[in-house]
Amino acid sequence: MTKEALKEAIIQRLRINCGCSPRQAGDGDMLRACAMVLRDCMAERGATTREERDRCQERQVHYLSLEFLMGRSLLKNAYNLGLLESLTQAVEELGFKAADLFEQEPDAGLGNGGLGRLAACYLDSMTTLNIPATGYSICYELGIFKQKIVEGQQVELPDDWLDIGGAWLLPRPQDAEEVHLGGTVRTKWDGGQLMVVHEDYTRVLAVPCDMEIAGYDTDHVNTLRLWQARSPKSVDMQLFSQGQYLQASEERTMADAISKILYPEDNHYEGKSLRLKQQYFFVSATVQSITRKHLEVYGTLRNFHEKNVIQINDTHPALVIPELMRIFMDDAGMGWDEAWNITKNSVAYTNHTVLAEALECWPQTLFETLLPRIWQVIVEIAHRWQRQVEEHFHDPAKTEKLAIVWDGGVRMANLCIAGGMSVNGVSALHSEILRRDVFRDAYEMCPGQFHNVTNGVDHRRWLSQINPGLHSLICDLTGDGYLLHPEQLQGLDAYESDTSVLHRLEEIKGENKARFAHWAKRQQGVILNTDAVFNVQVKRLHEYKRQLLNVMHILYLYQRLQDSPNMDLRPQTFLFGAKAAPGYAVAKRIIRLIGSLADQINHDPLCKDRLQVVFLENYRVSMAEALMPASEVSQQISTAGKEASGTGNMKFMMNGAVTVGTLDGANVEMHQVLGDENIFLFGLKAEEAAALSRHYDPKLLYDRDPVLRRVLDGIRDGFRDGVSYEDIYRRLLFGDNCPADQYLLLADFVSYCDAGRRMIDTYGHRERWNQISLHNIARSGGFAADRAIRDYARDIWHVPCKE
Ligand code: DL6
Repeated sequence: MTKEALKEAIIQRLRINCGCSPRQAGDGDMLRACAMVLRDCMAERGATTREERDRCQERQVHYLSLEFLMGRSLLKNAYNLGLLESLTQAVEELGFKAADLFEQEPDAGLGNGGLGRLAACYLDSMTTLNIPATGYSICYELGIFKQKIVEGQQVELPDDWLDIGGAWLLPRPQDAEEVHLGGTVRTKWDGGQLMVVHEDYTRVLAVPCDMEIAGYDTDHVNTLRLWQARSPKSVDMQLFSQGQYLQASEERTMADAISKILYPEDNHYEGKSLRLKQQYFFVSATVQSITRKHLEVYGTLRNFHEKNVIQINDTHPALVIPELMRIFMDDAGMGWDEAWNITKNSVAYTNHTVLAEALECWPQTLFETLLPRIWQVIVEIAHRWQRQVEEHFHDPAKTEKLAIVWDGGVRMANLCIAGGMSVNGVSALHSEILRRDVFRDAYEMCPGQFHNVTNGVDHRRWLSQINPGLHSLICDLTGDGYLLHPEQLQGLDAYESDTSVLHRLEEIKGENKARFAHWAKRQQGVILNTDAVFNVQVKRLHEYKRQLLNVMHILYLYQRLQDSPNMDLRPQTFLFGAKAAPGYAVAKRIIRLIGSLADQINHDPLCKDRLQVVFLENYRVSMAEALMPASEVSQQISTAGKEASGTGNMKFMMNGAVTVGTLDGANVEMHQVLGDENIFLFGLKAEEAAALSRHYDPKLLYDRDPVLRRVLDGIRDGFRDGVSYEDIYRRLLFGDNCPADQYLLLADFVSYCDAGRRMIDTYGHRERWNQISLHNIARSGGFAADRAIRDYARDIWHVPCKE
């Protein structure tokens, strides 16, 4: 499409859909019009892709995830479609400042963090690699909340992304599916056959809204299908006329609630019930849609597993297993064994966490009332699985551990292991922990089912698109082949002694820092010291991610400065960004603590131009895009064994930031390619951390180490704003309905401070630092999503993909 054709199409969309001319249009109108033009362009290609797929009867991937953290789409789609330059010109010629306009696009925040962003990166790669694939999720009306910090504390505001973001969606009411909740189940004889009858259920309509996904350098287009929940019933006019307005639309309100909001809190009963409704709604609509399409093409479901693979992103979509069984048996009339064989060979499960509190275990009673037919199927799966386990181990303890239904709870991970063909972890260490520990017995029973696929990120978005300076340096040195073959980044290693290249790298970082400082000033009114090292920790706030350890180290530096005001201290700006789950009180307290510390340090003249602490409000994909290219130090400091992989670590690495980290998640593999000299490791290793946890007494460390003690006392006493953090101090030393310092901050403190010292000393040797930065970029190709998707395609999905 030429610039002129784009202009023409945009003007038309403005007139037809927004009722305005370019001169009358506001930013929102312009964004909607641009989105629609690109959407139409992708829809056309999508139709061809689907025709081709059905004609060739290719095996398809269905990627099910309750979260797709897409972020912004305009730049990305324009980039992938090869239209970025012409779109920019078209927009400018229509009287808009393109860069400012692109900044106005709201993030599609249909996810919480790593798991959802990973799904988004994988869609890009699957499409770029020409894999016939569809993503499925819920079209949440409200995405991840917007975070505001009010008087130091997190406040959550609704994220109404659809107003503009909806322009990317193509509603397809003709493809709606009906989902049944509640009711009762009975059997009846029909023509000599025993039939299952599900009745008195509540009907919910699932209406797909499709978001087309363009790949890079390909005409292939895939789809992200987002389900919207609607009641098929209209308002009850009789109740309405009797003045019972709320009751008149009760059922509609209930149905609407299902797709209203991304993951409600799951620690209270009503919340849990709504979450399970979301999961089943999503799964049932998706499975019905997949099987219906399959029947249209093949006329039978008997070859379903040969033509489809369903990848489930953690256990949230685990109900695909009983739902497939239900459809194969109740609708297609198959017997159990045939249905099971097809189901088992269609579903693959990715585990994303080893944290016990995150492993889903639903109350059986909820299944009985909400999903009575699914519950029957699960009970049968559980019985058969239990027999298999008993025959294998003859050990009641293992029977209990591997049970799907136990003690009134339904364990979704065990259901996935029993009902799927593959289980994979998301980094080498994580997969090893699954095999050795979390799923040890299952691994012993079926070792061939276990795989590792280390995560990867969309390097076209997270490097080329967000860091044009670095992209053009890479192209100058090694060409643009890395865009499709990220392993070619390795070619940069050859320039490790080229001072002009190293100098240019430093300049690019400086420019990116200045750009980010400008952005932060505009967004938050904060003035960043660009002469200081940008030392960054951005991710969800969780105790295991140890933002608190970072705080302890900063406080330690501050206390040293107070002792020796004239000490030589290289300036550092510590940047934090993190959302806490609304119901996670400790996480919210840690955010407040960061704010109090920032207030103290930023107001102390002693720290001027030396130490700065900034909490960046409302961390999100688009903020990460501005921040990663400007970051110099990446904090990846989780307790070893707890972070499944991490993906932020990879994005920082690609942008030349140097990691201070533990040997956790994918940091282990980063260390393998970087060597000791290009990463600052510290702390206990996973097995050491696990061993220490068995007899850990943080109070001993506190009593023994005066430096550590002073830091913790400092937290307890609080700062100039007068807020006390004795609760955090006590949690670390004595616990609070949890073991004291369960994430081993005190145990790793000395080693962490030492890594900080080594890092900052090295930073002073500019050439050496730039070399390290270059090596990080050069060796990041293995952490591209393209590599990960090739692994899935080869080891799990058995589908061909572009070389
Ligand atoms: O695999 C994506 C991402 C990992 O990089 C993180 O290490 C991990 O914490 C995250 N896991 C979750 C767990 N949610 N659930 N279930 O988000 O996955």
